[in-house]
Amino acid sequence: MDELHGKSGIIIHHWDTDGMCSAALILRELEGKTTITTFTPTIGNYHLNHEDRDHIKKHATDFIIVADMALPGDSIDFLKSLGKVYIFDHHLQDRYDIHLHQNPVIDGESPERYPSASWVVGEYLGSTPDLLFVLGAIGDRERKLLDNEYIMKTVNKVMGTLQTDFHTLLEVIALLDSSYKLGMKQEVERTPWFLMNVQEPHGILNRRDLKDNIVVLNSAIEREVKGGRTEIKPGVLYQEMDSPYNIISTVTRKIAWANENKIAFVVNERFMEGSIQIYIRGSMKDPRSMIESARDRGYSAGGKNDVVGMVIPKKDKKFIKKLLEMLA
Ligand SMILES: [Mn+2]
Repeated sequence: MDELHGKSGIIIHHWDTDGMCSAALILRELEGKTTITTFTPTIGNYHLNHEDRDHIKKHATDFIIVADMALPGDSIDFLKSLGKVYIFDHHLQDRYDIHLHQNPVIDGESPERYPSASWVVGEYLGSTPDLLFVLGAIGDRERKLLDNEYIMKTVNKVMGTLQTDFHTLLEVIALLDSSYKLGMKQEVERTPWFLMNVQEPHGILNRRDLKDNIVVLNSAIEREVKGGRTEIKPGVLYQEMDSPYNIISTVTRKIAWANENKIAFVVNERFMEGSIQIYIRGSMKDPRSMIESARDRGYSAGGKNDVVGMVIPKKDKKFIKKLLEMLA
């Protein structure tokens, strides 16, 4: 990206380990040669809201690099109005007419071959696979990465050089992901600057502040898992959380695992201003129709066979009732 030397711009990155590692790899390439800042959108939002846009407008004088985030078309149009746009990603998304859209998955490459944005960025920059490549991939795929023979060949090589193992790297990821789970947006934005100089896992494992985050998160999760829920209809456990933390997916998983034949339906109104997070886990008849009906209303929703996650506006709280009905 030599054309950016002497220019100034912003990296917009996802708040999770992969997003922060991808941004760190880009910083390694551009720091000192450009004037650059890092930014993550309002945590929980997969688009750019007014606040985000105001901030980006101030910092994006020449270029904007988006890493590990599939932003919608109107957000991309906004970015294009400010400067040259670069995207590095591995999510399925529309192809945009921008300066560079580096996403091998939409070019038909297998997602197995590009398990993370860190892999896409690293390869594009011609970097030798290292800790940051690997952390991004393990962060996104967790233990499922172990079944990916092609990528594991490289992961094993890197782990051998670093004298570390998969289990330890999962711990590193829990530490890195603790910042967004606690809603610490500024810490998320600072982390790529820290990671760009980290070569080995202990650089991260030794961070006292991150270890303290884990203690806070674990006790908050435990409190919620113990917390009151009602069997709102046969086979459906309903729980309203009141947590300032982004822990709903973990809480829902724990409730579902402890109640195998039931569906866990969890809502949290407190993490995102103006919005309600919803997570549903268990064997559902038709999860896809729930996702579709949320999307039809313009809400962000996703999931698989046994998990549904979405964010709905507080003013449409009655949609929760509809979802419960759809669970038949
Ligand atoms: Mn990713």
